[in-house]
Amino acid sequence: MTSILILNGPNLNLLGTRQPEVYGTTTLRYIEALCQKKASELQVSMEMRQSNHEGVLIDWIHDARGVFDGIIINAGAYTHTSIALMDAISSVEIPTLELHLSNIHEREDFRRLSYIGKVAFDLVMGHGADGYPMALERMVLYLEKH
Ligand code: CA2
Repeated sequence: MTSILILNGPNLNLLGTRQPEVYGTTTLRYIEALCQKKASELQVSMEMRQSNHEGVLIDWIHDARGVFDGIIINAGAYTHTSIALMDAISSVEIPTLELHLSNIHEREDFRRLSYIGKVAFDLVMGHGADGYPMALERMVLYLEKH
């Protein structure tokens, strides 16, 4: 069975508790439930994880080799800073999709640069929590074609 890893970076554990005007009122736990539902409709398996630590995210990407067919990543603010995460993604050669709740092209200038975008095959952003199941659909379509 096709298996997809969904990674969430720093501060995304706070979803639904602070800044609802920017990031919505949905918790990460609820988003995980939405994704489990979508994954079972798509007949794939998925696992969602969150870490506030760059090295932990990098270890999970390394360990995904031979275990997961695709990675969906909302790297949070590491999106804009982490060449290390970008290198980890390109080293494992697992198709990776970049995901954001907000539209990073319509916010502060410093959010326009994405290192993840340099190695991801696709980008879903600006759809809030709904972007997560959307990203799963896009990933499954991509994996069916490649
Ligand atoms: O829009 C996204 O998904 C982001 O990846 C979210 C990051 C931000 O740094 C990126 O530029 C875009 C920030 C995540 C912070 O999440 C919070 C959630 C609730 C309360 C406070 C922060």
